[in-house]
Amino acid sequence: MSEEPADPVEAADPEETAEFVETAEPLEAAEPSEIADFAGHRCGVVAIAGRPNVGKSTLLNKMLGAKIAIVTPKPQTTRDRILGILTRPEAQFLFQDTPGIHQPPKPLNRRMMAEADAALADADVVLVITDASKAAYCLKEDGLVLERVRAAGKPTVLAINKIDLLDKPALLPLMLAYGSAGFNTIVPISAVTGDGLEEMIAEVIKHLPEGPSLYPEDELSDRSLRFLATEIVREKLTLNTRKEIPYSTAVTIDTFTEPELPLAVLIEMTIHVERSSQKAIVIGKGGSMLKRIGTEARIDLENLMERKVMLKLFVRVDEEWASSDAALRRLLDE
Ligand SMILES: Nc1nc2c(ncn2[C@@H]2O[C@H](COP(=O)(O)OP(=O)(O)OP(=O)(O)O)[C@@H](O)[C@H]2O)c(=O)[nH]1
Ligand SMILES: [Mg+2]
Repeated sequence: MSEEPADPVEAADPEETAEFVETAEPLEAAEPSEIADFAGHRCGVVAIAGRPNVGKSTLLNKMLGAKIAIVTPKPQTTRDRILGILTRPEAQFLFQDTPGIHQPPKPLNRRMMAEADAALADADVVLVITDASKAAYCLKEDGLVLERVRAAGKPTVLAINKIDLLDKPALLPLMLAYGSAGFNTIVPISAVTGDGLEEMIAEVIKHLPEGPSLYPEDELSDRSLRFLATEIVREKLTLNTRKEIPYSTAVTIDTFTEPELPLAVLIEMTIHVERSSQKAIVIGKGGSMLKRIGTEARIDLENLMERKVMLKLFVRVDEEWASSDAALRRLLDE
């Protein structure tokens, strides 16, 4: 194992202040008398499940009108469960984004599948997503999804996503095929254009239990800013690198300090890779790749936090971390 920090992406004024953590807290349980006031109101957990890359995180962001989950064109982007909270007058939807369901070759993948299964077990309803542009030859792969969803025994709505990429006549045969695969409620949608989302939400709400909202109406996620910051760096890494790099990297926070305005928030993060050859790729010629990743991440973080951010990135080799249960716990369980 070697440890050799790369040059910081940007110089930062190392002002030391209290750590800033923001997490949505569920509201206190309501008294039975208060619940009566919510008669007709619904609230429940909707697990978004499906193969990798079908558009689960894109759909979550579109429904919330905010980017709380990272999106890339590569499969296996989402690694952890992320709760997205949609509050409407008639219901509060607790959408749980999950890692794509796939065959797990490594401990990291097994961990991702455990996250997906736990989300199914906790759900009131499962929203299964499939990719219309690939569905024809992926029906078999969706079998794995179906198997796990069936095992969870929850009400299910199927959304056939990416219909913006499909010729209209191709849709009906697809819906028939999924119908005979065991899905009773099927809604065609596009997470990019927003087509069909209201129809899909109308189907989902039917399965939510009656009850008051569990989160304040202005909360969008249960995840901390620290978590979102590491995810944003992972997104930029994935978008800028090829081949195995995205699957071999984890991002952790070293420092997260929020001084008084107008000083910038200081965030220092480490990108863990599995081999020194990968470290060279992530740093790039003369630090160019790390600088690009850092600049793109900083812009997103500044938009998210609505203030200046100083971002320093370091790269470290943690040999075969994705294959080691101990390293996974150390790096990914905050
Ligand atoms: N054209 C089109 N592209 C979409 C749509 N929804 C998602 N995508 C694209 O599909 C790719 C994967 O999207 P993600 O949201 O990351 O998929 P995911 O299911 O969360 O993937 P994992 O986290 O890897 O399981 C991205 O390039 C998206 O832009 C859609 O409705 N139409
Ligand atoms: Mg995702």
